[in-house]
This record gives sequence, structure tokens and C-alpha cells, in this order.
Amino acid sequence: MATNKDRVALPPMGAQKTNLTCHFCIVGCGYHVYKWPENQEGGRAPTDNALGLDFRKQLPPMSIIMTTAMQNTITDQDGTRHNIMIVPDKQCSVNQGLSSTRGGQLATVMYTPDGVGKERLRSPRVYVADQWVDTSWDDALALYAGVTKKILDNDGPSAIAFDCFDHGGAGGGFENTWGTGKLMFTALKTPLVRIHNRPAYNSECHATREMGIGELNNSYEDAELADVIVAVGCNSYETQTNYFLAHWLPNLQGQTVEKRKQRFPGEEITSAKVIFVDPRRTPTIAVAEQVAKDSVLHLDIEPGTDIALFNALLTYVVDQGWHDKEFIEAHTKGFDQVLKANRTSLEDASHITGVSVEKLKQAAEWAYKPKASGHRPHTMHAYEKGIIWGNDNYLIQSSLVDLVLATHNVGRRGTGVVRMGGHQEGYTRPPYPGSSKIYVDQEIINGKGMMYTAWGANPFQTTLNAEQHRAVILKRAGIVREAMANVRGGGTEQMIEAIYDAVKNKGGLFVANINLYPTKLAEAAHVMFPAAHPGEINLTSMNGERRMRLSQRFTDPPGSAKADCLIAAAIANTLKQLYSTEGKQDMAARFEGFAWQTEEEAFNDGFRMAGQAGAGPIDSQGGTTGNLVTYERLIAMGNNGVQLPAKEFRDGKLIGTEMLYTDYKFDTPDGKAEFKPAPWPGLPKPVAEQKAKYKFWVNNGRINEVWQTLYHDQYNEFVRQRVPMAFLELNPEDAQSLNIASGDVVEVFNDYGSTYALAYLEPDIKRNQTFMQFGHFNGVMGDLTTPWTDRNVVPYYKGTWANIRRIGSVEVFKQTISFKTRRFSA
Ligand code: MGD
Ligand code: MGD
Ligand code: F3S
Repeated sequence: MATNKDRVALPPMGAQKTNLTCHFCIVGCGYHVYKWPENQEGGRAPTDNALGLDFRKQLPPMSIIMTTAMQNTITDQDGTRHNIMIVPDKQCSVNQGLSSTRGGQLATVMYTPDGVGKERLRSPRVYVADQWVDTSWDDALALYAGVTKKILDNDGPSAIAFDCFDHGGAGGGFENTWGTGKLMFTALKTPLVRIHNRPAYNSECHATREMGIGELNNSYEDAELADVIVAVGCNSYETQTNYFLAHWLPNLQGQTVEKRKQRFPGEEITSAKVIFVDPRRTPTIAVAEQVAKDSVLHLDIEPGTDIALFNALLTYVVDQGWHDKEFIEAHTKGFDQVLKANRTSLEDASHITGVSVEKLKQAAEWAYKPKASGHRPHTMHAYEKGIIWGNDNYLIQSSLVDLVLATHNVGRRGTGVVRMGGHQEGYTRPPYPGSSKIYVDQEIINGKGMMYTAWGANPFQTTLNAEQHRAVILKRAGIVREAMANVRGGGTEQMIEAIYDAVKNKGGLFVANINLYPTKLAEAAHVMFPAAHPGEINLTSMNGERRMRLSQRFTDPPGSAKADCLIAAAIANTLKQLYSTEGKQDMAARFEGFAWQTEEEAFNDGFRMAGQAGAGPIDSQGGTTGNLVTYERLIAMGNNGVQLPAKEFRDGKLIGTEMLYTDYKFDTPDGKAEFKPAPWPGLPKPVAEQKAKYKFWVNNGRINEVWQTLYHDQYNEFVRQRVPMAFLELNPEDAQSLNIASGDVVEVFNDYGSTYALAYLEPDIKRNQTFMQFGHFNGVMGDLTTPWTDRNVVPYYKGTWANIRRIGSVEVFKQTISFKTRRFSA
């Protein structure tokens, strides 16, 4: 195991060196990959190793971050074995040489037959009778495309469902969103599509976009320039780690004061401050308090009450006259109506949010009161899943951006109202042919749809109301499995007939899984296709400051795994062939345009051509930068890439855009930003019902060590030993009353479902509140979430209540897991 290695082989001079953007979170840290033959090793003198560092003596602190997890030995398809080392790039402006506990293991998760990737899909697989068997691409494609065609011909595209990624990084990228999008929307034309993290094909940011403000509008440097950062529902130390460490903390620690003075001459510059809006004292808050206690304010609101908070701050700020009247007058519309609709006193807000009037006033003074020099503070507002998956996504974002607009905290350096982000972005697709209001999970639960393809997504561990969703899919997929088992020696045609009969007449659902690993979806699926991730393929994506990079291929995918865009092409080409053979040229024509042999060809067809033609981004702000950006130019730009939209190519360099809206031309037809009314709505009924009935709020989300559904991590001893089951942080006094100790397994249950979790006592969790890790294969939190969504079908994943019951003690957990507080207390 990588974790047990006790030495690191240095890359020799001449080792192959390529760029890799960490394919996990939005931050997109830059890494270098060194690759060299297994039997070679560099020397310790700086002239003897490719890192150019002198290992003969103690290196100065932070010269390089290098751990054994950053090294691996891989085998290419020609049988040659190579050492690889994947180390953070000091010259990358994003991470400046830092790695996270997740990105620090990029080498470890690369495929090896006996390492983390040992369970990777290496060839297509079909479910025959009662087992998974490997098969050829031709066989699996004939079955998948055959069923698709039968349904398309007889029942139309609306019966063909997809749950598909829409982002950058692994399971995404501009190449792959284009490839899948072209298949789903131009060729198949199906509207029954949901995005991997929500049950419809919609945006996470309807309101801000309608208000004219795209959600990635500043640079990471703006966090270094801000006087105040308002961090709403984001736990950035654990979830956007190196953005927080390399750009927020230096500002909080006063290291950017000189830079700020130079950028804003004449302005009063004092130590920067941060205001956290989160019901929970997060590890991020604990870290910030460690380094700059007096500069941290925590507004520990009652769950789901952000709207009342922002409305009260808006009301107070305007009553104090701290708003920017000229900006409002010149560049916005709707201010007066919103002021009326959102009016909330500090006292009322205090009552709703549970935060004292004094604290609310202090927050307003820090963030919005003009400085002694008369200048308006530069206040950056950052938000993520605490409000995106919060109590009414649309209204919260409206109320937040209302406050931001009134105080002119957009379009000026050191400001911005931005998503902190989840994955990198990589959106480029033809227009979606349906209504963004189709609640796909409910359609499936209600028996609609005949086939369902999960593409780089795992709804079994992550969707809302997950228990019912899983139960229905398993049942419907079981009908198809039974029908398939009865076809013996009949060939593909007969199999397609049997499947079609099961989905048409018996309520069945044909399920395909296109993934790196089998995952829990294998319990339902009938066919699986093996995908490849960055490093095994070339892939472009952009990070949270719209910085686009190319991750270069440096090894082969396992077996016959392929880039998702090439899987989409293979499906389309098979369908084209089937229609041509039948003489249906009009249908065959729909599946034309997939003759790509490489990821680069898909990129040139998608990002470059479609971007140029203005394909509307749903969840990305790449802009229509079209053919300025090529693979060759991106390689030359290295790990610093270019911030989209790219403006020009000059002197061998791509020139990008640091901040949006500096010209105050917002994304509305008349260019004016639009205030939006957002009166406080209370909790949604199904959520309020659970709250009335059950004792504990089950807050939920991420922890540092784990990436998403643990698709790699579950095979990585380092992570699996730490987190073998979903953590449930709870208050020690609550735990005592339930006779629960750290390391106990507990049942968490409500009207929607029941799941198990690993109790982790944490004094910083308030009474009657808990925090459960989402997405774990061993304890699915989503089983407890209500099916409620807002008017745009955006879920409230963070809001549900449940009861807790001790199940028992698992000795191995108690013996091997540390239950030390994760809050870095002194
Ligand atoms: P992931 O683990 O990211 O979870 O939900 P998902 O997106 O379903 O799933 C990615 C899948 O793609 C994995 O199975 C992985 O093996 C596979 N994969 C990785 N790389 C590739 C690739 O290159 N190609 C292909 N084809 N497959 C690949 C996550 C979702 O969960 C998210 S992002 C959010 S923000 C939501 N958050 C959330 C929450 O906060 N609370 C609760 N309760 N539920 C939530 N659900 C949502
Ligand atoms: P979460 O843990 O989902 O992470 O990044 P974040 O949004 O930072 O939730 C953030 C916070 O919302 C929690 O601290 C929670 O207490 C708070 N919250 C809950 N309810 C409310 C509320 O009513 N109001 C407010 N203001 N806050 C509330 C998510 C991001 O992380 C995403 S989307 C992805 S896809 C990536 N996933 C990921 C991962 O799986 N692991 C790690 N380590 N990092 C990741 N980074 C990315
Ligand atoms: Fe990777 Fe950097 Fe995020 S190392 S997980 S992109 S903080």
C-alpha cells in the first residue's frame, strides 16, 4: 500500500513531466506528473533529479510537498512499468505548491492491478442470469443501442432517462459534457435528464442569473484583497481547501496588507475580517479562530433562516444610509420594491435566526459601514451548499444578492458574490430540449421512463428521498433482470425483445451504469461501460475563478476503458449504423457528427465550435470564447492556464479575464442588475412536519478526508480505515441521554427512511443538532431527506429532522478510529 512505503524514489533527469489539474474539487490545484521507467531513480544532487532540488541536505521549509502517497508504480498497456510522482506545482497561482489530503493522493488513485483501482471496470459488463460477466464493446453496445432504438422508435425520446454529470474534473470536462450532451440532446432529444447532484435539468443559481450575475465572477486573488469575507454555508477548509489556505488565510493573517494598500491607494486598510454564516461551528471556523480570533464573527443561525438574516442586514444597512445610491440608481433596477418586500427588523431577524441583535449589528458594521477614509469596504460574499441546498435556494440567493447589490459588492476588486463551488466546471452542451421543471426522480418513482443511464453519477448514495428512489429502481430493474434471465442462447435481438417487453408491459426499467467502478448502481444495472479519468485521457476544465487548464494524458486507461466523450460517440455511431442498415436515413442523420477519435476532436467540436456559436451555459461561465483556446495553447499556458472568457492570444499567450462586471454590464437584456423580492417564507411544510415530529436536525455534508461517494476512497485503506462508515457528529450531552458513545453504531430514522451511522461525539455541535457525512456507501444520509424541492426543483438536502437510536458497538471501530475533535482546539 502507498501508505506503508518508507521511501520515495526521486524522478531522474529527463523524466517525462506533464501537467495535471487535481480532478477532485473546484479549486483545481496544479500538479506536475513525473513519469520514468521503473528501474531508474534520480540522485540527491540538484543536477541529478528532475525536481532540481538538493536532497543532500535539509531542504528549506515548504520547498516541496512530497509524501509516499504521491508516488506509485503503474503499468501501461504495452506492459512497460513506470514510476510516477504527482506533486503540487509551486508556480501554480491557485495552490502555490500546496496539496490537500485528497489531491495529495492523485498518484495513489491511479489504476494499478493491486492498488486503489483494483476494482475499476476494465471492460464492458452485462448482467447475465445472476452474475456480472465481462463482454466486448461490440456486444454491450449492440444491446444498449438496440434497447435504446427500440424505445426511441416505439415510445419516443421521453422514455429514455439519464442522470449525468455536468461539471469539470473527473467524470466531466468540456470534452465529456459536450459528448454526452450531443448524444442526449441533439441525437436522442430526450428531456428526461437530471444532473448528477439534483433531480432535474436546471441551475443551482436560478435567482442570481436572473438578477444578471453569474456565480463565478471574481478571482481567488480577490479573497486576498477583501476587507471582509462573508462566508455563507461553506466549510472551505474542508471543501475548497487550498483556496482557503492559500488565499483567505494570508489575508486574515495580515500578509496581504501591503498588496491591498498598493491596490487601493488612499483607502484605510486594516486587518481583514471574516463573517461565517453557518448553524454549525465548522472546522473552517475553528481554523480561522486559531489564526485570527478577533477577526472572526460566527453568525450561528438556526437552520434554514438565512433569508431573514440577509433581509435584516439589508434593512439595517439602508436605514443607516450605508448603501450605494449612485450605483443602485445607475446600474440596477427594482430596489424600492425589494426594500419593501424584504423589510425585516433586527429584532424580528434575531427572533427567527437565534442570533443576537448585537451580533447582527456588528456584522453589518464590519461588512458594510463606510471606512474612516470614506471608502466603501471591499466585501466578498462566498457561498456554497449550505444555501444552495438550503431552505429555498431561489429566495436565499435573491436575498443575498439584494444585499450585495445594495452595497455595491460586485464588479470591484476585493468583492464578488461567488459560489465557492463543488467540482470544477466544464459545461458546454447543445440546448436542453425539455423543461427544467421535470422532477426526474419522481417520474421514475411513478413508473415513467423505460431505460435509465447513470453516467458518472451515483444517485443510490446521493439523491434526496433516496431510500424510496433506490427501492423503486431496484424493483423495476429486477423485472428486467428476470426477463433477461429467461433468454438463453437467443442472441442480442431476442434479448432486446425480452427487455422491451419487460419495460413496456411489466413496469420494468433497463439500467446502464457508465462509471470508473461498479458502485452501488451495480445492484440494479444490466450493463456497465468502463470510463477513464484525467491522466488516462486528456481533459480540460475550469476552476472557481474560471481558470481553464488542460490535464494531460500520461498513461493508458485500464483495459478498454474510454473517455466519456468517446463512449458517447460509440453509442451514437452504433445507433447510426442500426438506422442506416434499416434504411432510415433521417434517423441515421441525427447520430452523425460523432466521428471523433480523440478527446481533442471532441473538444474542437464542442468547446471551440459550440462555444463560439453561443451554446448557453447552464452551470458554467466559460463564455463564448470559442476557437482562441486550443490544446496546444493550453499546454503552453501550463498549470496557470487562462481565466475564461479568453480575450485574445498575444505574444504566444492566452489573455483572460480576472473579474466579471467591472464594466457594470450585467447579464440582463438591458444590462442592469435586477433586485429580486425575497420575503422570509418559513420552513417548507414537509420539513416543518419532520421538525415537529423528530428531535434532531440532521445537518449534513462533507469532511476533509473523503471525496464524494468514496468511489476511490473505499478501496484506499488510508481513508477507509479513518471513515469506514458515515460519521454522525452529535453533542455529548445528547449522546449521554441516549446512552451513545463515540464509535457506537446508531440508527437515524424519520418518515422517509432509516439509515445507520457512526457516532462521533463533538462538543461544538449544538444540542438537538447533528452533522452526518453525506454520500457514504455505508450509511446513506439521503435516505432521510424529504422529497421537497423549491419552485425550480432544487432540493433542500440540508434540511431534515430525525430520531436516533443506539444499535451497538462495533469493536473494530472503537479500537482503530480516533474520535479526537476535528476542530483543532488549542
Ligand atoms: P459522486 O461520488 O461525485 O456523487 O453525487 P454524485 O455526483 O452522484 O459520483 C460520481 C460518480 O462518477 C462515481 O460513482 C464515480 O465512480 C464516477 N466517476 C468518477 N470519475 C468518472 C469519469 O471520469 N467518468 C465516469 N463515467 N464516471 C466517473 C454527488 C452530489 O450529491 C453532489 S455533487 C452534491 S453537491 C449533492 N450534495 C448533497 C449534500 O450535501 N447532502 C445530501 N444529503 N445529498 C447530497 N447529494 C448531492
Ligand atoms: P457542505 O459540507 O456540503 O460543503 O462544499 P460546502 O458547501 O462547503 O456544506 C457546507 C455547510 O453548510 C456545512 O458546514 C453546514 O453546516 C452548512 N449548512 C447547513 N445548513 C445550513 C443553513 O441553513 N444555512 C447556512 N448558512 N449553512 C448551512 C460543497 C462542495 O465541496 C461540493 S458541492 C463538492 S461536489 C465537493 N465535494 C467535496 C467532498 O466530497 N469532500 C471534500 N473534502 N471536499 C469537497 N469539496 C467540494
Ligand atoms: Fe484537489 Fe486542491 Fe481541491 S488538491 S481536492 S483541487 S483543494
